Amino acid sequence: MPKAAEPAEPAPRGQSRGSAPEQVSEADRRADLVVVANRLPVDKVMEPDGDTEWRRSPGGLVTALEPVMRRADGAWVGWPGQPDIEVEPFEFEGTHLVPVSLSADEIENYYEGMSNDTFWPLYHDVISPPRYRRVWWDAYVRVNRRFAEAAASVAAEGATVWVQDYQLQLVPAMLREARPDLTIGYFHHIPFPAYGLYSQLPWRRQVLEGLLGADVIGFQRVADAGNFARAVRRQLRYQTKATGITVPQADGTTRNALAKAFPISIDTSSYIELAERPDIVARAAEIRESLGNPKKILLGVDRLDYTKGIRHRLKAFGELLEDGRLNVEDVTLVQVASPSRERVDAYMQLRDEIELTVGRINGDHDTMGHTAIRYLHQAYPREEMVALFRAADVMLVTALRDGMNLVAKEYVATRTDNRGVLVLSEFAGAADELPSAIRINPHDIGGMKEAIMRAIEMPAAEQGRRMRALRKKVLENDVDRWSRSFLDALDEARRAKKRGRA
Ligand code: GDG
Repeated sequence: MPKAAEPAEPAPRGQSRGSAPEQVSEADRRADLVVVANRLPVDKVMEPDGDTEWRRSPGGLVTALEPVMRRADGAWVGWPGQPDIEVEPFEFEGTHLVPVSLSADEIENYYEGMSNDTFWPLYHDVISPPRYRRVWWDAYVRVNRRFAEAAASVAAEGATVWVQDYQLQLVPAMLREARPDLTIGYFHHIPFPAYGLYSQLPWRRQVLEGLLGADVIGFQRVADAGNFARAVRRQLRYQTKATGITVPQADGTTRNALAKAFPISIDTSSYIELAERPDIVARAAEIRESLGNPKKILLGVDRLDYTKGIRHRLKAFGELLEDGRLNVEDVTLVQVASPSRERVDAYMQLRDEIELTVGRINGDHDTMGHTAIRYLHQAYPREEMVALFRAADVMLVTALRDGMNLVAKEYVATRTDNRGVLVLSEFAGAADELPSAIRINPHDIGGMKEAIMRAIEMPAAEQGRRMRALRKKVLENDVDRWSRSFLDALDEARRAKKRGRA
């Protein structure tokens, strides 16, 4: 079980590489597969009796990697989720967890600052203005180095290391420098912007060089991989050909990196299982009932984030009520906006704007028995989300920019009845795989209003036709297939490296 570590710094574990297994203590274990992510796949929770324990965090990535990690006897490097705690490495459900400690100051600069107030808005097409602050960058470099060191010390000779997401873009190169024997992958969960925007970044070269430390660099969309390759050509003058990038080495030779789309997905079968559970089907009916049995329920489910297009969605819906084309007796919009990044200014502002808009629309249109928008600034258990998906006639995914958008896939997976309509922004990665949704440009409010009306009025036969096509895609490409295809690409890179050395 975990225990608080004292003194603060763990012993330098990298030095005992190669010692006989029986001499290796639990904390010194080496793994052939190492995942490096900002967060560990567990949360520390307080029990009613005041004791704390670790619980698996919900989420697709954790679910997807769990069987792989178990099979490979893998390790996971990440922040335990609370500032200034030192935790020794520990075993959790078949995975060796290696906590990386972050101070409150580092969380402010590396995480809330550089990750969420610089990279996040820049990579989402500057929907909100990115802030470029040198103290944030310095913390980002320092923390990335700490993650790289932790990964280097837990990886066995010749191991595979898979780095996750934009908080850790420098880790691949740092890791390669320390451990050239490793095969390194990196997956970018959010968009990679066009060069004209990317080039704003004061550290644009360092970030590209950091990412190119990986053998395989995965993106959500073909367009993201293309934007990355273009940035590499323009900024570093390296040669690229289709998905291959020729990376010059310090010794004058070159090596190949692969930059390619691996669209992420969901744990489809677990969503289907929940969707068919009698208590969840009953809960869906209860939700309808408690909303006053409207003819149509529209649903939005998002982290409260400016990339998700919640304001645009509210505007379109509010105008439809204003125009008299919809009426609150017949139609209700349920908007779940789960709390997110509440200490970042742009998110506080967004929350105020959305809540003002919801209040105005409801104030203008509610009746005693019916509400226009049931707004829920709360996080719910997955069971409740699935019941909501089952209750919703129309799912609105109106992101202004989104790497993939798993909510769109979750909605489709839970519609085992082949009913319901997905309205999907073309700026979400999911649009590439789900052409049978009603596609929208969320900036075009008029177009979005027409799409909402079309979804509300769609005959059952057309709903069924479209939903069957959508479900086929989501059933074919689940998150297990995603992780397998990425790890296969890494395996291929490892074999190519071996052939190169032979
Ligand atoms: C990033 C990229 C990419 C939301 N509220 C509740 C809740 N959720 C769940 C959803 C979904 C997940 O959170 C959100 O995933 P998304 O993909 O929609 O969006 P991001 O959080 O922005 O994720 C995104 C993703 O990484 C994976 O690569 O698709 O583009 O931005 O699973 O259902 N779950 C529960 N209660 C809530 O209140 N249980």
